[in-house]
Amino acid sequence: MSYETILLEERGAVALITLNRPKALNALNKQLMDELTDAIRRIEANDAIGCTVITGSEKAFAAGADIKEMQSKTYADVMMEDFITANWEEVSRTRKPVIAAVAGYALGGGCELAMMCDFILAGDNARFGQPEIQLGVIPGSGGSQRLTRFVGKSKAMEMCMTGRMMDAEEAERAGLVSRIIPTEDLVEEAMSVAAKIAELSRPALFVLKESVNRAYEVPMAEGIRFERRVFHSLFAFDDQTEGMEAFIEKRTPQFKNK
Ligand code: DAK
Repeated sequence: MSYETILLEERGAVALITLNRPKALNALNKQLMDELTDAIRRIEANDAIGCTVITGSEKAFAAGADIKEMQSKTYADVMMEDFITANWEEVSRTRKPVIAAVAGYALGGGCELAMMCDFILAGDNARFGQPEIQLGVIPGSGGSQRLTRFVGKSKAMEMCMTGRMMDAEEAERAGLVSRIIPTEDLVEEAMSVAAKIAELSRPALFVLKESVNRAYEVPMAEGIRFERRVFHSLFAFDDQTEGMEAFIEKRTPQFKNK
């Protein structure tokens, strides 16, 4: 599949996906989500890639699902074509780490897409919001659930009930983003973080990701039991021996993902 609404670039062991519908502020239409899904699957199948960065432009990560595409749909349409759901979940399914590098607007589905990534690095001009209520609908791709887990009920309820946007500093205070970076340096910094992650043991990263995500899904005691089991399982990999030997020998580990 060739892409028209995203750019996919490989830099060493890192894939950079740039959402690229500048005239519509990267509004997420079917074509873009199909292309993004295809790109994520290609990256997942490509052994040379260890980490992905998803970004937009300096003005918009993504201003939401494409309202012009959605506007005329009926209930029967959205239900029968499994509207959006069919091609929206891939980012939350991939086992490889994904970083969202968010500058400008991340609204509605754009905010939801960023929250599906493993963590969010925000440009200092980033603005997050779930404005769907202003369109007579509600978040449809996990926003009411993920935002509430990130920032708590009161702030999530206020954001979703009013459609108010949160700036980068508020998002960092609230725990929505891991840190703020000057917008002009955002992508390079995200790529450099991703390059470091891509050098690490992939099996360890896979189970790490599963383990942290489990914290959102199961009670604490269950999550800790899960973590213990997958922690033990990593001792079946050569990477564990290599990582610990390298520390003792004061050298950089050479992980083989085995
Ligand atoms: N859809 C389509 N076009 C959009 C758009 C969007 N979400 N956002 C912006 N655009 C287009 C504008 O129409 C305009 O196009 P032209 O008029 O030039 O043709 C162009 O991008 C530039 O936008 P503005 O002229 O409005 O630019 P401003 O700088 O003045 O304002 C803004 C920027 C981001 C504040 C404003 O564009 C805005 O409020 N945009 C809409 C934000 C919004 O409401 N987003 C939520 C969309 S609803 C689901 C999963 C997900 C969803 C639903 C279901 N399932 C799994 C079932 C998600 C729903 C949503 O995201």
